[in-house]
Amino acid sequence: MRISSARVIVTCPGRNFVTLKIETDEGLTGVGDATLNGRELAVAAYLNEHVLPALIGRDPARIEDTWQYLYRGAYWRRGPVTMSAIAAVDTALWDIKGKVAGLPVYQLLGGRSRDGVTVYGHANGATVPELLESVAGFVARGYRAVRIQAAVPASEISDTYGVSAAPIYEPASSAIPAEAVWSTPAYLHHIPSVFAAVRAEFGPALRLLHDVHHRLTPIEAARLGRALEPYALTWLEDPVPAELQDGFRLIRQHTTTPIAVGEVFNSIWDCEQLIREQLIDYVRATVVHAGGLTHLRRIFDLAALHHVRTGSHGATDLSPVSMSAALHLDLAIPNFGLQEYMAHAPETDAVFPHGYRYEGGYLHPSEEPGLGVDIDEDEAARYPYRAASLPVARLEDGTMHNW
Ligand code: EZ4
Ligand code: CO
Repeated sequence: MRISSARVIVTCPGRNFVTLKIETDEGLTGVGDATLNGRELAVAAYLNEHVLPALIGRDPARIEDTWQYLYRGAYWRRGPVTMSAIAAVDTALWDIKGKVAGLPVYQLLGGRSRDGVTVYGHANGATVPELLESVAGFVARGYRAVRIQAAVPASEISDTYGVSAAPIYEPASSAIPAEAVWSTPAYLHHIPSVFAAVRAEFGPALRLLHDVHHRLTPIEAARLGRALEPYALTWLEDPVPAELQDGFRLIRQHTTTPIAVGEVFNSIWDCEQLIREQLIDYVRATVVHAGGLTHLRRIFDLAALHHVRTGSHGATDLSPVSMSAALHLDLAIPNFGLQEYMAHAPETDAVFPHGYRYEGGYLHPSEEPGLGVDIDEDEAARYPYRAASLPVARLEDGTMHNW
């Protein structure tokens, strides 16, 4: 069997997605997600200009060899653009391999290690009562784990990360980034009282998470982790930017609040020290941004050796193709932790017909051969690309900060 064609489909059903579709001379097809939020066309061009011409005529069964060919062959290794492009090819080839075998991809990865994939949802509120109502909605729908984000009621903060009035949270909006104002002292003062209110209302069993979105320094994160210890978080996410992996050692010295990080990681080298030194508890790398199932499996296997569990990123800027692929891996690996899950907009679901389903706090991957997801190209064509950037954040004095 040979790869006979491959094309990149850019579509905006509520938000932008970049999808690779590979076809073989025997009529099988595979899909891979290549969406890099706010930088979509860079990955589309990388695939179109530099990857697809070399794919035609290759044997689709040679997944590892193709991965190595694209990674080593670029000479310029790693980086989110390169690794998202490699991920799209890798994911599509796993989809094809599943169809050739007549098996869902999780069977090719070793079969089930559990009955379902435990997911967490995003609760948020402009006020604590609104937040409690949002959490109650998730509990009523069977969720066992909920991420808690609440607006900070302080004049120093114009826009708190993760809080939105719209039914579907969508941070990428205007073509030129929107600007938010941020104050760490106001945030640190407010958040422990939010968790106190949630625990008081929902008791000890509900698993609670919180995303700092890279806005603290290690010592500030250590203080927050310590302040949140009475509320027994499942994880505190992205407490600090992770370029300096040593920074996490300082957090670790001061708090037993578990730490999750990795949604912006694209390679095992971004987390090698974090995992080897047991500086984190959950690694959040994803299929689409970390080189596909082939490379993500490698990261998760390294994590398993060091008591680190998985918590893959699953926000709405990862398409249903990514979510499908993630669920197959989540089901198969021994050290699965939690899977993030935000429901997509109805128009996104219509563009990406998929067989995974939510039931009582779990997601279940499709039992169809392959990944169990496709792209409806006629439907996709109805939604042309719209430039949309993620916001930026500044401190009160105008200094650029981390959004
Ligand atoms: O801001 O996916 O945990 N989830 C997150 C996300 C990220 C977006 C960035 O594209 O932090 O909401
Ligand atoms: Co996050």
